[in-house]
Amino acid sequence: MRRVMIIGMIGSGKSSLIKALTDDAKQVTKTQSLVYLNGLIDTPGEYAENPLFYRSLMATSHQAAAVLLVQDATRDRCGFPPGFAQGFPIPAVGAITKADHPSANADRALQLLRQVLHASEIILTSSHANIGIDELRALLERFTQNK
Ligand SMILES: Nc1nc2c(ncn2[C@@H]2O[C@H](COP(=O)(O)OP(=O)(O)OP(=O)(O)O)[C@@H](O)[C@H]2O)c(=O)[nH]1
Ligand SMILES: [Mg+2]
Repeated sequence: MRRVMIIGMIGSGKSSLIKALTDDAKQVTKTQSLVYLNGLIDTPGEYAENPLFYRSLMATSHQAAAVLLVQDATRDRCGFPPGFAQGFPIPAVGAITKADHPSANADRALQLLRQVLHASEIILTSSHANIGIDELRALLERFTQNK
């Protein structure tokens, strides 16, 4: 099965995004380990924040058709090191999360994520307000379906 692996800082909204994308009814709780669900691979934020886990992310990426890098719109830093997206043997795309949040800054988030993703597609989303979810699902289906 062709999957998309979702990577981002702790609490950036990865699992909430997966819940919105898949209409999953379960409540979102802290992700403790890799979770495989409906063609997506959820990862704990610790894996993105601690370079000791990068090897594990790279190994897992071999089971995926693409990686989705998540940037929290309320955060003023990116957290991914330069060149992070190029380290994967598969395409990388991006999602900005929490667009609905009172302290969200979409332009800042886009700038931060652009530094890592360059020309790749980046979609502005909110799992809570259902912004950009259909668009993101369609983008990811390009990787999970056909080919
Ligand atoms: N306002 C708002 N809050 C959100 C949104 N998505 C997630 N959150 C909140 O952000 C917090 C973290 O969400 P998670 O989906 O658990 O984040 P995560 O990236 O999976 O976190 P880890 O599993 O710890 O890596 C929760 O309190 C969510 O309610 C959103 O679209 N809008
Ligand atoms: Mg999670």
